Amino acid sequence: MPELVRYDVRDRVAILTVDNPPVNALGPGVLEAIEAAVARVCADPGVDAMVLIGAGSTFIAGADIRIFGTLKTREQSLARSEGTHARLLRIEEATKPVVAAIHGNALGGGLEVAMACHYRVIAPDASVGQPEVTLGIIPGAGGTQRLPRLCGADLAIEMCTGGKPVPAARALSAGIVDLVAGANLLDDAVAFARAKAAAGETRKTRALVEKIADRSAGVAACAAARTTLAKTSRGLQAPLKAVDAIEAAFTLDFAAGSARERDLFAGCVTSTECRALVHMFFAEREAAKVPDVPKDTPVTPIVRAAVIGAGTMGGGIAMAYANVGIPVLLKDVDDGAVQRGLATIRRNYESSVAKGRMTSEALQRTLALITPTTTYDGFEDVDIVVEAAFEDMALKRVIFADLGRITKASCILASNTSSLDIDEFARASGRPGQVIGHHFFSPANVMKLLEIVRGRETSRETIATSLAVAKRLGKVGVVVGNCFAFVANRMLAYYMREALLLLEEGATVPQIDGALTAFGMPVGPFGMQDIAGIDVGWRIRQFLKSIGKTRAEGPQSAVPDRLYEMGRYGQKTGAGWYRYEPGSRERIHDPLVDQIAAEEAAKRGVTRRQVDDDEIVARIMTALTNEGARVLEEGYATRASDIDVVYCHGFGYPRHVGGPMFYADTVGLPTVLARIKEYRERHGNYWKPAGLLEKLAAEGRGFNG
Ligand code: 3H9
Repeated sequence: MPELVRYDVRDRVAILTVDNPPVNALGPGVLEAIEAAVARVCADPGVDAMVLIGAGSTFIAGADIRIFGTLKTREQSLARSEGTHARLLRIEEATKPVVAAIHGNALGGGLEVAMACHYRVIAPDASVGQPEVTLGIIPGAGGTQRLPRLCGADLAIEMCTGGKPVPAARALSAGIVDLVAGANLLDDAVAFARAKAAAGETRKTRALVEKIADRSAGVAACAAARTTLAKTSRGLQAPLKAVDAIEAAFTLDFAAGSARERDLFAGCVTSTECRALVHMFFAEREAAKVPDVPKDTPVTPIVRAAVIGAGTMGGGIAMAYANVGIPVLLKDVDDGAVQRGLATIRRNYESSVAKGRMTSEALQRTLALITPTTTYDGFEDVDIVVEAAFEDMALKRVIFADLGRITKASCILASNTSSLDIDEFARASGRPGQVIGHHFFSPANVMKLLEIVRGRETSRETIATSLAVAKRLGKVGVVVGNCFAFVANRMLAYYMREALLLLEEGATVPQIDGALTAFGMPVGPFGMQDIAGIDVGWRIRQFLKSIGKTRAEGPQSAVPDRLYEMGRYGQKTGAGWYRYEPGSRERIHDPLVDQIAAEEAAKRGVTRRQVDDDEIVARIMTALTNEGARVLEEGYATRASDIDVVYCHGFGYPRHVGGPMFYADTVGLPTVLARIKEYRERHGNYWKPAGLLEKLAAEGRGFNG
């Protein structure tokens, strides 16, 4: 067994190297080994000071997240947190200077360990953070007490409620670290430690008072944070608990504040919010693992790219490439189309500049990476082409035949199709091994999901390269099978179907949207359609009709077609599912839509009634889960958690609920199944339980084990 903490001595300074790959998480024995090494230094007459550093790519990235699943009760959590607090106190009590040398990231428990050290030296490109809220918890090893003592209330609140890491320079100016190192972190940290030993200085963070001296200002900052979070936290509990804990740093002494933190931590770690967010953390990383694509599968380096189609999707995809510094050719049929696309891209970047999210120089640099073209010149040099032309199979066959001829043999040929059969145009390319779906979500430069659709003959190298491309573009790539509408839109169709049927039964548009936003969706189904365009949905339905398909099985509501026929396309026409005043995006309930829904309900013989919010959420979520179960049993998703990742990142499903499949597990599959049976009785045979759902419910299992 390799040592968890190595002990070396250089010129009377001990170097304690935490070596627990891949990210030096505080797994079993790590903190114990650090404590033991610190004690050894204190007892070693040949050593005057010590530097704590991480092996590999980072300092300590926090507690081992897998441990949280083992903390089933409040008592277990309290005991664990008490043990950690005590160890950190003993490290802080060291009689010789302890200097943390931070490279990569010091996150969560990693930063808490660093703050228990007497001083911190950081590499210029490293960062520090308390990301616990992203896992549904608060810092549980003294972070809420030591951090305000170093940097004051405002930044401590920002870090502990937002979870975003802070870069080295800001950490220095805020007082979290003591020195930003030059080219050699370890050398600088050793020199720093030696100087402190020579001066006979050790500084305990918990004894600092200056930044917490103004108690009423600290309490006021916490009150202000609560007000903001009430509007922004979308039902999350952990950020509010983090504020409660930070407040204790201003109202109680260190020991009592720490006890308060432990108590709040214990409440969080056993919550469903924590279980769901931890599930999503691992789900996002599991999604990158495809069983028949080994880790060492060769990946094609992507140096240059091309996009075909300069419309909304093509433009967004070109931006996604340019944003990470990859030069991209943007092709459309004529100069007018390309220039229109380019103008939209420029407008988007200008709006980022206006909002302060981008500098003018970055705009020029990024825009210069996008080269408009109306020909295939230059395509022979690109490593990947993403086709984002119209959804027309004949057109795609021609494009892929051209690409097969023109591009180099190693070039990946991707399509952004959202509904066509990949295999069909893959054959036309003559190189089906390199053809794959890269289904982006609108706006493609913003939305995190990349649905990677493998065709029958797609090669492992093409899949591995696609996953690497997703990561490079800052997306979450999920590999799915080539079924109709793939996974995200196939499930969305059932979500929408149920919303429309509930509307006909008597719920209103604002009621349905309100029930789903209260559940945690960023926007309800109707608000979402008003943004995307009711005309877009109509065009898709026309296309599906032309190939003899419908989006979802079951009754098809005619209400969206009625709105389309009235020219109500959504926000862009001032009316859709809602009414909008000129220049405003405020959604105003329009009783005319209720009237249309009532008329269509009458035509289908549906009796109108009062529908309550619980039924809205239960029906829509049940429809989603049942279709997810079918996707899974048909083998179009590798694992249930991939579906959770797809829905969270494609449509903003609340991560703190854990995705539709995880949510079903928390509801209990027997309950989900009973609901489907009840809906079948009440609404008709189109409610059919997926075989997998019946099987798992009978076995007392969940989708996630
Ligand atoms: C905490 O500290 C609570 C405390 O207050 C005290 C409690 C008493 N644990 O992301 P990557 C694995 S809460 C276990 O692909 P990157 C990850 O699953 C914690 N495993 O790499 C993956 O495994 P695999 C607060 C972890 O370079 C591999 O490492 N800390 C942990 O893109 C590589 O990960 C956090 O929330 C962990 N803590 O990004 C930090 N971290 O290869 C969470 C990673 O088998 N971690 N793994 O799929 C991160 O943000 C990123 O992993 C990091 C590296 C930025 C470090």
